[in-house]
Amino acid sequence: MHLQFILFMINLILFGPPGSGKGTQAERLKEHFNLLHISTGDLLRAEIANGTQLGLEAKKFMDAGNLVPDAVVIGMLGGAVEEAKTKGKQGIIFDGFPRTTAQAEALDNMLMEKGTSVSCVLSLVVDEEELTQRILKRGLTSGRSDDNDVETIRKRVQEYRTKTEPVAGYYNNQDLLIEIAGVGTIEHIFNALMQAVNNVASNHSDN
Ligand code: B4P
Repeated sequence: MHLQFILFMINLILFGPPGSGKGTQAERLKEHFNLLHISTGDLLRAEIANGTQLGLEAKKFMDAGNLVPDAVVIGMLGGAVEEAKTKGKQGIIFDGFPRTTAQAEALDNMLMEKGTSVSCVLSLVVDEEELTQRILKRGLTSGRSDDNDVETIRKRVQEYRTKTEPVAGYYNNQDLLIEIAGVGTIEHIFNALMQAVNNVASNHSDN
Protein backbone atom coordinates (compact mmCIF):
# COMPACT_ATOMS: atom_id res chain seq x y z
CA MET A 1 0.00 0.00 0.00
CA HIS A 2 2.79 2.36 1.00
CA LEU A 3 4.76 1.46 -2.15
CA GLN A 4 1.68 2.11 -4.29
CA PHE A 5 1.39 5.58 -2.76
CA ILE A 6 5.03 6.38 -3.52
CA LEU A 7 4.72 5.27 -7.16
CA PHE A 8 1.41 7.03 -7.80
CA MET A 9 1.85 9.86 -10.24
CA ILE A 10 -0.79 11.93 -12.01
CA ASN A 11 0.27 11.86 -15.66
CA LEU A 12 -2.06 13.92 -17.83
CA ILE A 13 -2.17 14.35 -21.57
CA LEU A 14 -3.78 17.51 -22.93
CA PHE A 15 -5.05 16.61 -26.34
CA GLY A 16 -6.74 18.61 -29.12
CA PRO A 17 -6.28 20.43 -32.41
CA PRO A 18 -3.88 23.38 -32.83
CA GLY A 19 -5.20 26.40 -30.97
CA SER A 20 -7.64 24.39 -28.83
CA GLY A 21 -6.10 25.80 -25.64
CA LYS A 22 -3.69 23.04 -24.62
CA GLY A 23 -0.89 25.46 -23.70
CA THR A 24 -3.31 27.87 -22.01
CA GLN A 25 -4.85 25.20 -19.78
CA ALA A 26 -1.59 23.33 -19.13
CA GLU A 27 -0.22 26.46 -17.42
CA ARG A 28 -3.11 26.39 -14.96
CA LEU A 29 -3.29 22.64 -14.43
CA LYS A 30 0.44 22.36 -13.71
CA GLU A 31 0.12 24.92 -10.88
CA HIS A 32 -3.01 23.40 -9.42
CA PHE A 33 -1.80 19.77 -9.39
CA ASN A 34 1.96 20.44 -8.96
CA LEU A 35 2.92 18.85 -12.28
CA LEU A 36 5.98 19.05 -14.50
CA HIS A 37 4.81 20.75 -17.71
CA ILE A 38 6.19 19.30 -20.92
CA SER A 39 5.21 21.16 -24.07
CA THR A 40 6.91 19.69 -27.12
CA GLY A 41 6.01 22.87 -29.05
CA ASP A 42 7.84 25.01 -26.45
CA LEU A 43 10.82 22.62 -26.41
CA LEU A 44 11.06 22.81 -30.20
CA ARG A 45 10.75 26.62 -30.21
CA ALA A 46 13.55 26.80 -27.60
CA GLU A 47 15.77 24.70 -29.88
CA ILE A 48 15.00 27.09 -32.75
CA ALA A 49 15.73 30.15 -30.59
CA ASN A 50 19.07 28.61 -29.57
CA GLY A 51 19.95 27.90 -33.21
CA THR A 52 20.71 24.23 -32.57
CA GLN A 53 20.91 21.64 -35.38
CA LEU A 54 17.71 20.04 -34.06
CA GLY A 55 16.01 23.46 -34.07
CA LEU A 56 17.06 24.24 -37.64
CA GLU A 57 15.72 20.87 -38.79
CA ALA A 58 12.44 21.23 -36.83
CA LYS A 59 11.80 24.78 -38.09
CA LYS A 60 11.38 23.59 -41.69
CA PHE A 61 8.55 21.29 -40.64
CA MET A 62 6.90 23.74 -38.26
CA ASP A 63 6.92 26.66 -40.70
CA ALA A 64 5.14 24.49 -43.25
CA GLY A 65 2.49 23.44 -40.71
CA ASN A 66 3.80 19.85 -40.68
CA LEU A 67 4.52 17.65 -37.70
CA VAL A 68 8.17 17.25 -36.74
CA PRO A 69 9.39 13.63 -37.26
CA ASP A 70 8.59 11.23 -34.39
CA ALA A 71 12.21 10.28 -33.64
CA VAL A 72 13.16 13.93 -33.02
CA VAL A 73 10.25 14.60 -30.66
CA ILE A 74 10.45 11.30 -28.77
CA GLY A 75 14.19 11.83 -28.26
CA MET A 76 13.50 15.05 -26.34
CA LEU A 77 11.46 13.37 -23.59
CA GLY A 78 13.89 10.77 -22.24
CA GLY A 79 14.45 12.25 -18.78
CA ALA A 80 10.91 13.48 -18.03
CA VAL A 81 9.99 11.07 -15.22
CA GLU A 82 13.33 11.57 -13.40
CA GLU A 83 12.97 15.34 -13.77
CA ALA A 84 9.46 15.23 -12.25
CA LYS A 85 10.71 13.17 -9.30
CA THR A 86 13.82 15.31 -8.73
CA LYS A 87 11.68 18.44 -8.69
CA GLY A 88 9.21 16.89 -6.24
CA LYS A 89 6.31 16.99 -8.70
CA GLN A 90 3.13 14.94 -8.36
CA GLY A 91 3.34 13.93 -12.02
CA ILE A 92 3.64 15.25 -15.55
CA ILE A 93 1.35 17.17 -17.88
CA PHE A 94 2.10 16.47 -21.54
CA ASP A 95 0.94 19.36 -23.74
CA GLY A 96 0.94 18.73 -27.50
CA PHE A 97 2.42 15.25 -27.09
CA PRO A 98 1.77 12.58 -28.27
CA ARG A 99 0.64 13.70 -31.73
CA THR A 100 0.98 10.36 -33.54
CA THR A 101 0.24 6.77 -32.56
CA ALA A 102 4.00 6.00 -32.69
CA GLN A 103 4.56 8.79 -30.12
CA ALA A 104 1.75 7.41 -27.94
CA GLU A 105 3.31 3.93 -27.98
CA ALA A 106 6.74 5.38 -27.17
CA LEU A 107 5.23 7.31 -24.24
CA ASP A 108 3.48 4.20 -22.88
CA ASN A 109 6.77 2.28 -23.03
CA MET A 110 8.74 5.11 -21.45
CA LEU A 111 6.28 5.42 -18.53
CA MET A 112 6.00 1.65 -18.09
CA GLU A 113 9.79 1.35 -17.78
CA LYS A 114 9.58 3.84 -14.90
CA GLY A 115 6.73 1.98 -13.20
CA THR A 116 4.03 4.53 -14.02
CA SER A 117 1.41 5.18 -16.73
CA VAL A 118 -0.94 7.72 -18.33
CA SER A 119 -3.70 8.66 -15.85
CA CYS A 120 -6.08 10.22 -18.39
CA VAL A 121 -6.23 12.04 -21.72
CA LEU A 122 -8.13 15.34 -21.66
CA SER A 123 -9.34 16.10 -25.16
CA LEU A 124 -10.39 19.71 -25.85
CA VAL A 125 -13.15 19.89 -28.45
CA VAL A 126 -13.19 23.11 -30.54
CA ASP A 127 -14.58 23.69 -34.05
CA GLU A 128 -12.34 24.62 -36.97
CA GLU A 129 -13.57 28.19 -37.48
CA GLU A 130 -12.88 29.06 -33.84
CA LEU A 131 -9.40 27.45 -34.05
CA THR A 132 -8.42 29.54 -37.08
CA GLN A 133 -9.66 32.77 -35.47
CA ARG A 134 -7.76 32.07 -32.22
CA ILE A 135 -4.49 31.25 -33.98
CA LEU A 136 -4.71 34.28 -36.29
CA LYS A 137 -5.36 36.47 -33.24
CA ARG A 138 -2.38 35.00 -31.41
CA GLY A 139 -0.33 35.56 -34.59
CA LEU A 140 -0.75 39.32 -34.16
CA THR A 141 1.52 39.20 -31.09
CA SER A 142 3.22 35.76 -30.86
CA GLY A 143 5.85 36.29 -33.54
CA ARG A 144 5.29 32.64 -34.47
CA SER A 145 5.77 32.09 -38.19
CA ASP A 146 3.20 29.25 -38.14
CA ASP A 147 0.45 31.51 -36.72
CA ASN A 148 0.13 34.16 -39.45
CA ASP A 149 -0.95 32.48 -42.60
CA VAL A 150 -4.38 30.88 -43.12
CA GLU A 151 -2.95 28.21 -45.45
CA THR A 152 -0.35 27.12 -42.87
CA ILE A 153 -3.01 26.99 -40.17
CA ARG A 154 -5.21 24.85 -42.47
CA LYS A 155 -2.24 22.54 -43.04
CA ARG A 156 -1.75 22.22 -39.27
CA VAL A 157 -5.41 21.32 -38.79
CA GLN A 158 -5.17 18.83 -41.67
CA GLU A 159 -2.08 17.21 -40.09
CA TYR A 160 -4.08 16.97 -36.87
CA ARG A 161 -7.03 15.27 -38.60
CA THR A 162 -4.90 12.68 -40.42
CA LYS A 163 -2.07 11.94 -37.96
CA THR A 164 -3.16 13.07 -34.49
CA GLU A 165 -6.90 12.35 -34.30
CA PRO A 166 -6.29 8.56 -34.49
CA VAL A 167 -4.37 8.89 -31.19
CA ALA A 168 -7.75 9.60 -29.52
CA GLY A 169 -8.90 6.13 -30.59
CA TYR A 170 -5.71 4.61 -29.19
CA TYR A 171 -6.50 6.03 -25.75
CA ASN A 172 -10.24 5.44 -26.01
CA ASN A 173 -9.45 1.73 -26.39
CA GLN A 174 -7.64 1.97 -23.04
CA ASP A 175 -10.63 3.82 -21.49
CA LEU A 176 -8.48 6.88 -20.80
CA LEU A 177 -10.08 9.48 -23.08
CA ILE A 178 -12.19 12.27 -21.58
CA GLU A 179 -13.73 14.86 -23.91
CA ILE A 180 -14.12 18.42 -22.61
CA ALA A 181 -15.87 21.26 -24.48
CA GLY A 182 -13.05 23.72 -25.28
CA VAL A 183 -15.24 26.75 -26.12
CA GLY A 184 -16.21 29.22 -23.41
CA THR A 185 -14.24 31.17 -20.85
CA ILE A 186 -10.76 29.93 -19.94
CA GLU A 187 -11.87 29.68 -16.29
CA HIS A 188 -14.96 27.62 -17.12
CA ILE A 189 -12.93 25.17 -19.21
CA PHE A 190 -10.28 24.98 -16.48
CA ASN A 191 -12.94 24.05 -13.92
CA ALA A 192 -14.24 21.25 -16.15
CA LEU A 193 -10.69 19.91 -16.62
CA MET A 194 -9.94 20.13 -12.91
CA GLN A 195 -13.09 18.22 -12.04
CA ALA A 196 -12.25 15.49 -14.56
CA VAL A 197 -8.75 15.07 -13.08
CA ASN A 198 -10.12 15.01 -9.52
CA ASN A 199 -12.53 12.22 -10.53
CA VAL A 200 -9.71 10.18 -12.03
CA ALA A 201 -7.45 10.74 -9.00
CA SER A 202 -10.17 9.76 -6.54
CA ASN A 203 -11.02 6.58 -8.53
CA HIS A 204 -7.32 5.75 -8.47
CA SER A 205 -7.00 6.19 -4.72
CA ASP A 206 -10.11 4.01 -4.16
CA ASN A 207 -8.36 1.06 -5.89
P1 B4P B 1 2.12 23.66 -30.22
O1 B4P B 1 3.14 24.56 -29.66
O2 B4P B 1 1.78 22.42 -29.45
O3 B4P B 1 0.89 24.61 -30.35
P2 B4P B 1 -0.62 24.72 -30.76
O4 B4P B 1 -1.16 23.37 -31.14
O5 B4P B 1 -0.61 25.78 -31.78
O6 B4P B 1 -1.46 25.36 -29.61
P3 B4P B 1 -2.32 25.09 -28.29
O7 B4P B 1 -3.43 24.08 -28.43
O8 B4P B 1 -1.35 24.84 -27.18
O9 B4P B 1 -3.09 26.45 -28.13
P4 B4P B 1 -3.00 27.64 -27.10
O10 B4P B 1 -3.33 27.26 -25.70
O11 B4P B 1 -1.69 28.31 -27.31
O12 B4P B 1 2.58 23.17 -31.70
C1 B4P B 1 3.22 23.97 -32.67
C2 B4P B 1 3.94 23.11 -33.74
O13 B4P B 1 5.06 22.38 -33.14
C3 B4P B 1 3.12 22.00 -34.42
O14 B4P B 1 2.37 22.50 -35.52
C4 B4P B 1 4.25 21.01 -34.87
O15 B4P B 1 4.88 21.43 -36.06
C5 B4P B 1 5.27 21.11 -33.76
N1 B4P B 1 5.09 20.05 -32.73
C6 B4P B 1 4.79 20.27 -31.41
N2 B4P B 1 4.68 19.08 -30.75
C7 B4P B 1 4.89 18.11 -31.67
C8 B4P B 1 4.87 16.68 -31.62
N3 B4P B 1 4.59 16.04 -30.46
N4 B4P B 1 5.12 15.97 -32.76
C9 B4P B 1 5.40 16.60 -33.90
N5 B4P B 1 5.42 17.95 -34.03
C10 B4P B 1 5.17 18.71 -32.93
O16 B4P B 1 -4.20 28.56 -27.58
C11 B4P B 1 -4.21 29.19 -28.83
C12 B4P B 1 -4.78 30.60 -28.70
O17 B4P B 1 -6.13 30.54 -28.27
C13 B4P B 1 -4.04 31.45 -27.67
O18 B4P B 1 -3.83 32.74 -28.19
C14 B4P B 1 -4.98 31.50 -26.46
O19 B4P B 1 -4.88 32.70 -25.74
C15 B4P B 1 -6.34 31.37 -27.13
N6 B4P B 1 -7.31 30.68 -26.27
C16 B4P B 1 -7.06 29.60 -25.47
N7 B4P B 1 -8.20 29.23 -24.83
C17 B4P B 1 -9.18 30.09 -25.27
C18 B4P B 1 -10.59 30.21 -24.99
N8 B4P B 1 -11.22 29.38 -24.13
N9 B4P B 1 -11.29 31.18 -25.62
C19 B4P B 1 -10.67 32.03 -26.50
N10 B4P B 1 -9.34 31.97 -26.79
C20 B4P B 1 -8.62 31.00 -26.19
